[in-house]
Amino acid sequence: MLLKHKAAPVMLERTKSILNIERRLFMKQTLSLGALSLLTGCDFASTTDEPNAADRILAAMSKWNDKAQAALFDPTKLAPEFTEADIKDPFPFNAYYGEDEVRIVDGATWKLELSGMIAKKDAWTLDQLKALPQKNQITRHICVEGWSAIGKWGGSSLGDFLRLVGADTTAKYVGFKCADDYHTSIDMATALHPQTIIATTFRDQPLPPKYGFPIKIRIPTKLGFKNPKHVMEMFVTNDYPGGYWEDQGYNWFSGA
Ligand SMILES: Nc1nc2c(c(=O)[nH]1)N[C@H]1C(S)=C(S)[C@@H](COP(=O)(O)O)O[C@H]1N2
Ligand SMILES: [Mo]
Repeated sequence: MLLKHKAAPVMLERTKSILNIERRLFMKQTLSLGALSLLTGCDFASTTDEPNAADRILAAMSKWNDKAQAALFDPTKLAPEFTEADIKDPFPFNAYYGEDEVRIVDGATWKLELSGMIAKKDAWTLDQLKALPQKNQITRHICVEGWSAIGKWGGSSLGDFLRLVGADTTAKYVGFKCADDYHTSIDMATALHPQTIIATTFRDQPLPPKYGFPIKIRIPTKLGFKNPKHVMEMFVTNDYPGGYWEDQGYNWFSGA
């Protein structure tokens, strides 16, 4: 259930922003607000009177959108790439806390844990990950909070990594658990997308703590919140894993 704990005005704000995201992501194929009100009998301008009804409708819309978006997702279509001159400097920091609380992970002892539907579950050190074939991308990161910025990330292909460790690539989800208790999950098609990488560098330097040291999963076909930083564990599953923002009502697929 969406946002039950939120006070009414906050709820309305969130409802508006969720509807905006839904609209933007679903490329105008969703119903207009007016049509939705007619269909559902729910007046979105006064959802504060009936927050639970609005919650239910939004949750249903969001689930329906997940399916539609997954069906529309083209596993070979690439996100636009840019040039060095386009990189935003300084690149914005964002997390569910402030920059003074950035988690400091010890790269020397850190290992990426693997679990779920993966044959070879041995944990991976940072050096092992860096020894895999590396590639760079200059892509746009889009945050639901209303900003976007072009950055440069380098690392190894997540799809190649999943195949290497014997992940069941017919499974539905790849989930990520982070050092700061953040978590998120993506559809397998996006995990196997050629631009989805296990990023260990930002602008050709080791990933700085604020951008997710030791690794960030960089997914240019998805919104910023689906790009987990400080990843500690990766798992493959058929059970819907949700995520930090997803569990609070953000559309799960959130990609194109
Ligand atoms: N571990 C972790 N990953 C996270 C977040 C977070 O709070 N914790 N925030 C997400 C959000 S909402 C955004 S916009 C991006 C911000 O990444 P940046 O600091 O590199 O700009 O990280 C995403 N990944
Ligand atoms: Mo974000």
